[in-house]
Order: sequence, then C-alpha cells, then structure tokens
Amino acid sequence: MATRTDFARLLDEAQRQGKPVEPLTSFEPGLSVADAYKIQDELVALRVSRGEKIVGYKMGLTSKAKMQQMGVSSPIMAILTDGMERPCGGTVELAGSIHPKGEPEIAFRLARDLRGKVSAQEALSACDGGCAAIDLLDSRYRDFKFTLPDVIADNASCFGFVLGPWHPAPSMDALSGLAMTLSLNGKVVSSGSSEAIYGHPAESLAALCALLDESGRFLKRGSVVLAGAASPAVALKACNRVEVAVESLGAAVFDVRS
Ligand code: OOG
Ligand code: MG
Repeated sequence: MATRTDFARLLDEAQRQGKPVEPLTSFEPGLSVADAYKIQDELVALRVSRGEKIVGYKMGLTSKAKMQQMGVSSPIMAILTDGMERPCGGTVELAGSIHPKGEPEIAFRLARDLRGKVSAQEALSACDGGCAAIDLLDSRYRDFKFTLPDVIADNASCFGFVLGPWHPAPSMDALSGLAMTLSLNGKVVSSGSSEAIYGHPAESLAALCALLDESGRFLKRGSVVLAGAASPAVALKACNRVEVAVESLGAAVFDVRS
C-alpha cells in the first residue's frame, strides 16, 4: 500500500516532469481529507527541502462558479511558496507545465499575526494591503479531474501566482461587489464579482484562519493570502498576455514565454 510519502513524491515528480498522474483516490479510494492535508504538507516540505520558503496560503473553491467548474463543493486551502511567485509585468515560462490555467483573484497581506476563529472584519483589520492577483493552476492529475481529497493533496493545483501592486488596507465596504476580470491577449474570458468569493473575500480570509487553527497553525505577519477565484479558471492556451483586473484594486499581468 502506498504511504503518504509515496503519494507526495508521485505528485512532486509529476509537477517537476510536467507529466500527469492518475488521481490518488484511484489507488486509495478511502483517502480522507485529513490524510490529503498531510500529503499536501509533505508535498510542500519537498519544495522547502529544495530551498523554497513558505510565504502564505490560498483558499480554493470558495465560489459557486469554481465549485461547479470542478465538481467539488467544499472550500480548501493550500500553501504558497516563494518559488511559486512570478513578478508582475514579467514573463512566465509555461513550457513544462501540464495544462496551465489562470484565475482572477484578490490577495491580502498580513500586517500582524492572525490566529484562531476571527470575524471577516477582524481578519481584514489584520491586513495592511490588498491587490489584484492571478492564481496560476496546473493540476497534476490527468485531464484536470479530481475529487476533494485528490485536489487537497495536490496543493489545490498551485503552479504559480502573480501579485499586482499593493493597495493600502481596504475596508469591508471597499471590497464588496468589485468587478473582477481575467483577460487573455486583451479579451475578457472570465469575469465575476468579489462577493462571489465566500460572500466577501475577507470571509475567505477568516475561514482560512479557522482552517489553519485546526492544525495549530496561524497566519504570520507578512503572509500573503489568495482568497479564491470569483469565476471559472481559463486554460492558458495560445495566449501571450494574461491580465487580471479588479475594480479599484488595479491589475496583475504577465507575458507568456512560448
Ligand atoms: C483547485 C484550485 C481552486 C480557486 O481559486 O478556486 C482554486 C482547482 O480548481 O484546480 O484555486
Ligand atoms: Mg485559485
């Protein structure tokens, strides 16, 4: 029987070689959510052992649009490392990825440690910035198909992320009902509203804090958090420029190296 370490290595190799694998639940149908989070930790530990640093977290499947798109109906969290960040305005190499997608998101930056069960307002007041962000996904599973434990183990399909310029501490009101778009080569291909993210992106931040607390973790000062996509992810095929714009929070953009 495969161990958690075997599964983490399988996903790590799939990512490094750009070759898809079968979902872990096809080998282990009883794989639990708790076990999947332990595999996620081991998967990220392999990156850390290669010199990457944990810089924050992301929430996923926080909007109805995403849950419907992926057929998974529960929000999840994943771990972000510095090796995943790509500079805004820079060029991203997509060769070597399996089936990359982009999503329109909002990111937060923590000005102080935040721990335990907090309200959305409390969570937001611990932040000193918000920005438009692109979540770059690349499921390690064949055809981007998975169940809840599979996608958790695969660190919520994390491939990379791009942060736009930070805007000073946004208020609850200032973050509700913001139009969010993702454009490929200047054409809008996915759009939604910030309230599609868990009702409000700061609710997603508070939910993350509660999830981390379950395993004795917390959000450290300086951490970056992606709150989840407001609208469906889009395949990054045959495109040169990817841009996410969020009303009053500016834009994050990158060019694709082909
Ligand atoms: C899982 C990651 C979901 C989001 O923002 O909903 C996610 C996936 O769809 O592959 O990042
Ligand atoms: Mg996302």
